[in-house]
Amino acid sequence: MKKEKILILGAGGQIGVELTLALRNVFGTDNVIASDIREAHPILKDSGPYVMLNAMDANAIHEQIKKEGITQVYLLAALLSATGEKDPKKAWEINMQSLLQLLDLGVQEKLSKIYWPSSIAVFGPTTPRQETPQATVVEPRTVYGISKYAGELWCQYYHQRWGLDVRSLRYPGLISWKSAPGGGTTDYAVEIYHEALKHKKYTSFLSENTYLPMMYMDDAIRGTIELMEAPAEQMKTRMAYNISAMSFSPKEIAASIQKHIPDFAIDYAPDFRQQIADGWPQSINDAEARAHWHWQHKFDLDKMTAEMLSNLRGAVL
Ligand code: AKB
Repeated sequence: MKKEKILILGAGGQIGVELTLALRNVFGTDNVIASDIREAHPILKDSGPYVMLNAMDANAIHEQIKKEGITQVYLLAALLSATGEKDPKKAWEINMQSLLQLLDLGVQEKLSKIYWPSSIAVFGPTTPRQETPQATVVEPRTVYGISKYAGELWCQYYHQRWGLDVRSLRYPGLISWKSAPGGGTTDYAVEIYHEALKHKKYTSFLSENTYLPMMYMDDAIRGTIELMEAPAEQMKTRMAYNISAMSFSPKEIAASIQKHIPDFAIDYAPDFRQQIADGWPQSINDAEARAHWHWQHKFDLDKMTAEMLSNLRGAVL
């Protein structure tokens, strides 16, 4: 087991639940303290150390870091794209303040590493939409995207100015069965599996040919840990890395589900999230991540559909 003591802020969210479990396998259960503003997620209950912590409460986080001898922090708490548009100022405050105060704590307490997720939302309508490169035109139009891009720049700044080892990935839409997403534009790609099993029909809030970059959670978790474990000299950018696995539309995911549930039906009622999706890339070029720290995805659409349906069938829906 590696000698690190890890604190996860926002462990009750879609990424946090699975990342907590995976990090405990690598570093040992007692060395990974999960925290969230709420009571523990049912999957995390009784699974290891848990503390209620608000990611905005710098003093409480500082105390926890000192008390537990924390060496690494993963900050996963954030308001996502769709929720952020409903209250832009709140999204900016939560997404930026939680990061900036953690970066300061990282310098002050000499943390060995910090992880902070970015997103494909950093890109905007003026970005090339196909095979979007690592470094390109970036003009995000959502407050979530603006906060993620500003956050990337702050991470880079703290690295260059104080040598803080902050690492980050630009996640595409993440699809998982253990924990639900909340407030994202890509959430339809999770809801559709639940509805296919429960009602054999789904109304998509994105139109049928809206292509977005997506990834199965297993790949995202493995990629995150591989990024964090890679030697520092392999980090050739201190902005977040593009990572990619697949790209599909609502029509294509429906067709993939129909291979297992032939009478599954989909219809379309695009809402305000359509405009957000229309400003994002359709596919991502992640050549740098593959070359620098050997990122590789394992799941394509059909493999993910088979896993999602069989795992959700086995879980209590
Ligand atoms: C969202 O849809 O807001 C997120 C993301 C792509 O970062 N899933």
